[in-house]
Amino acid sequence: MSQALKGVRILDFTHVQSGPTCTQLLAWFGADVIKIERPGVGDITRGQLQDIPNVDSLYFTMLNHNKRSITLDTKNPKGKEVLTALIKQCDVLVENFGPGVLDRMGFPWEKIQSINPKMIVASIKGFGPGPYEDCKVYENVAQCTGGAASTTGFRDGPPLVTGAQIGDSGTGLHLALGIVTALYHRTHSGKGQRVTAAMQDGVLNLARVKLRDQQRLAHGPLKEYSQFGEGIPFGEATPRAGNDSGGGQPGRILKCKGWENDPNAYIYFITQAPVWEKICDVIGEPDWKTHPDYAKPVARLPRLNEIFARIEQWTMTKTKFEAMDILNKDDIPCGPILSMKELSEDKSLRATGTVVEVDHPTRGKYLSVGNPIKLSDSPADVKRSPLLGEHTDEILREVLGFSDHQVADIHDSGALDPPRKQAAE
Ligand code: CAO
Repeated sequence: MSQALKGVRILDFTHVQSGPTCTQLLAWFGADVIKIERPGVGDITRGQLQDIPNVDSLYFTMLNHNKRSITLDTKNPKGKEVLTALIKQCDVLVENFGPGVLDRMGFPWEKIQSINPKMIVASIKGFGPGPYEDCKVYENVAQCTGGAASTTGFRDGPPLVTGAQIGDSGTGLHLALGIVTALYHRTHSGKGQRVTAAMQDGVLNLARVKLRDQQRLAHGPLKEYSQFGEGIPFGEATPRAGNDSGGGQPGRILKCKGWENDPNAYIYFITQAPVWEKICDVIGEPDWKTHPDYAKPVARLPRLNEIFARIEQWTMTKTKFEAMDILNKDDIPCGPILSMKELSEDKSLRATGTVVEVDHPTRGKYLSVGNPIKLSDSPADVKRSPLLGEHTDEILREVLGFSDHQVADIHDSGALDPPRKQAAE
């Protein structure tokens, strides 16, 4: 078995979350990912949200597995020479700097292309071309500007951001697909190209069903939304819909046994039309199978609050796992609300490598999310994230073929190391 992207070399100029998610995926698939970091500083997340003093944070370690780290000051003339040499040796450059940073560094797309016409240059920015193209963007800004926040939360509350990092990790996934597509295109075109993914666009893509609803509004109320059954008129824009299902099969989050003390004693319950009769039997309302107010999906739409309240009476008599077992036997779609604690202890996720324990030289053992995408012939082994500059000399020798003497010269130039502290300090 071999790794699918073995032989692909990535120059990883990414930092924080969006870009690192992308290059971590490529590394899991077997690409040689060389992360360039500022001497002495590195990716800012190494020091953010630190749970153990002076140890790379979980934020960093969980986003930078299977990579090598080289420290390089790309504003230093010698550092620029090393960067140029690396561009010649790599297939893809990935970056998520603020707008214009790569140009200011002296490496605009045209220059990179002239150094290596086969190179693919992949970028994440907050926005695509337009009025906001120069703005710096973080996760929640993207959730707000991509339509997720205006459609998340409850109608009578403020817009809400979600815990899933759809702006950062979501856009990283989009970019990874763009890179692999450009690599495939290069196999017959022989040329590199630019790949860009804007966080606003990535979030909007993930919120696609809400743009669907925006257009449906022109033709009448959104009947599967709770607000329809409550008789509350719709406004001009897709409203927030609480926990209503985003699809054609109505669903809600319902309380289960123990909800008074356990914030996650809930289940998501979907009243899928083909199993409606089974639902009626399970909850003890066999008459609803034939009653004109409940038998057909369209008749149920104005009564969803009443129907889910009745189903909840039943779910409250069961734990979320008991309910799941009973409902699954009848193919009724449902899902317990699982906490991070429960997920971290889940045996099947450990068995598939979706949750992995990783050992780190300064941190010790920690849990991470492994590769969620499984290839039958190309397993992804999760290897710990690199220490800052751990592979600097190795990369200069192995990838660039520099001699010991050349490596020593580059160290002397100050391009690889933080400025030396004054003796008085
Ligand atoms: N050597 C020398 N300088 C380096 C360097 C290196 N190895 N690596 C980075 N730098 C310098 C850059 O040249 C740049 O300097 P200038 O501003 O003088 O040109 C600076 O470090 C990095 O700038 P930045 O704008 O990327 O970083 P920031 O911390 O100010 O902003 C962020 C962070 C994330 C807001 C911004 O990078 C951004 O908007 N990125 C695009 C959108 C994105 O990915 N956001 C998601 C981040 S995760 O939530």
